[in-house]
Amino acid sequence: MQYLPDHDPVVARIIRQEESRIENTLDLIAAENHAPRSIFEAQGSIFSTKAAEGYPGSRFHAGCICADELESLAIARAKRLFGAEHANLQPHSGVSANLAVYFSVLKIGDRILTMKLSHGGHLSHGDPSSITSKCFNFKHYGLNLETERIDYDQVWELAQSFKPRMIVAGASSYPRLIDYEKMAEIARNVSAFFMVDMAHIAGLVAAGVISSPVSHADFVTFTTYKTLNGGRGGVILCRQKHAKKISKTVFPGAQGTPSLNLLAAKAVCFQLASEPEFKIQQKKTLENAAAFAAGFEKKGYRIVSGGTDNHLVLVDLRSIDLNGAVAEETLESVGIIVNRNVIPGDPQKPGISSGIRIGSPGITTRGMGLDEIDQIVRWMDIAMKNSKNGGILGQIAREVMNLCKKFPVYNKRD
Ligand code: DSN
Repeated sequence: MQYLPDHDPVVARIIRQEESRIENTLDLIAAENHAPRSIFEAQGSIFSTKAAEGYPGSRFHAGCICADELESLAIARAKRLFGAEHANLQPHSGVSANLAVYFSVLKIGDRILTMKLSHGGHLSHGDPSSITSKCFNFKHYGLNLETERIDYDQVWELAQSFKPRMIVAGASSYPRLIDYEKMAEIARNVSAFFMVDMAHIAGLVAAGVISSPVSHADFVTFTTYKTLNGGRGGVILCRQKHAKKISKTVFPGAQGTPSLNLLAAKAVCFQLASEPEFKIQQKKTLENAAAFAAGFEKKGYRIVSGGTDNHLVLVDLRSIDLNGAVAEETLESVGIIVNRNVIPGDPQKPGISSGIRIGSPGITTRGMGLDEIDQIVRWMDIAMKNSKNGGILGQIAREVMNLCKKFPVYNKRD
């Protein structure tokens, strides 16, 4: 920081403290990652203040020569990376992207079939607390509670009886792969649009280490800051036949000027994600998540669905008689950052929950592997079983800090 400490020392201090928090804790939030500095340079660039309503070659503000070149470049990279016919990179977030898709081809009150939030879905898939549920008529499919995998028979039956105009696949806490072919077939059978929200797994898809929904879906939405390891923001991919409607719904329908600085970061993110190192990184992300699942299972915990095929693991804490909220707080006190999470059929309220969600992207980006995960699982297990023992927690906190120092995120010289 060159200017901020002078102009606003208070904000400068808070930012430094956040940098220190990131360096000195282990980030196991499945929806987070550690973007490279080049992403921050693009996000904090001179593009932050340019107004550019419209799209390349058709703007409502002058002075858009560089903006047009930037957005066209980012779109071309996104289409190439994901093999998409069309890409709109202007949504400010994943929720904005989802809203834009709903409003592009549906009318207020239309029926949408999505995954239940309590079984792993997302707020913007019609949860009663989300504005999406005020605009459209949602019904939800869920998991088979024995296998804890999507119950495709139920999806089929609900599609037949509910006759949705759109079916959505995608989740924020589902550790398994989704059968896009099957979901697309169900959607086709009832003449519904098929949308996939791949926010969590976009990096794994970009690297080709898990299957891609792009050829199966009418619309694919995602955010760029999770496994994809870029900056914050939303993206819509779609078939060419939907391009015009998507463009009009995003601008002028739902947004004004795009955040060109975020578009610059998206362009960088797509470039980095097309390089061979990224594929290696994403493979390790999968291996590390599997190691977390195996490690906790070995310690006697129940893993939701018995394991993971992606970057996240859901651990059921009922066997140690601890709820997710206490586990989250205890782990934060030793420098391990996770979030409490409902498990399928959870008897607890979401604010308390019976489980925790563990993600491998952050520590994988830091360079950690199987040995470190062994160690982290051991610390988490001991900490959660001794959540009231200050001495034990203090010792683990010191060991976590030492590990963090060995694997710096940004401060490579420290
Ligand atoms: N969707 C939220 C999550 O999965 O944690 C944040 O993006």
